[in-house]
Amino acid sequence: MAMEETPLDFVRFSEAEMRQRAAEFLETMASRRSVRDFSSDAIPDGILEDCLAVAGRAPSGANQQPWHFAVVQSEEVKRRIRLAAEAEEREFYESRAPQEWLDALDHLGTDAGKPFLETAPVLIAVFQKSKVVDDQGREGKAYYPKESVGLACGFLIAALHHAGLASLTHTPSPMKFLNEILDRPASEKPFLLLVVGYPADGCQVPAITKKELDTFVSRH
Ligand code: IYR
Repeated sequence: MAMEETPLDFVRFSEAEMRQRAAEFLETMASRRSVRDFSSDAIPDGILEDCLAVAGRAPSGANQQPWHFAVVQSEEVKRRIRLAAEAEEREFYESRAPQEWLDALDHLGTDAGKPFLETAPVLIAVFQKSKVVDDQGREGKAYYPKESVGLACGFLIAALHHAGLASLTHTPSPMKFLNEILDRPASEKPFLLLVVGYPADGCQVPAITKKELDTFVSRH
């Protein structure tokens, strides 16, 4: 099918506006932290949908959008996910993880207990599709699915934070149990379990720092 074109809707800001917008977004994102102690307060209607719609605007290989977001709010389903995740995590902490990995996690204070999987009001299980269906209903291979889903998750995490919600990128490994509990096909691979809500009152986070710009940027 030949390419069809449409005019680009692009707003060019003044230099002063650009500086302000860039600095404001940095300030917003610089305050994002992964949270492991959640309040059970519900999220107001509509917020999650807008944030998920932001995720759906991420660029993707051949614009195939090879992702699926399963939004979990049912207490029963959250409980099943918690039990399955904790079983995997116990294996991880007690035998699967090499000492080097445990040492690298030490400063985060994590362990096999994942009460936030029940306390938080929302879990979003993100799946990476290996097969996609095009506009004509034809099934084909997804290109760069991992990169694409990673980009969509980045958009989602930024949107949630910008909207005033806390999140945790949780990856119990392996996450195959999510296919079964959430009834997703084998062609979809669990990519990330995002825990979403508000921090609990008095929530504490590890005292970590982010690297300075000149340590991860080179100029040529
Ligand atoms: N999935 C385990 C271990 C873990 C691994 C990494 I990499 C982290 O950044 C944090 C934790 C857990 O959630 O406890």
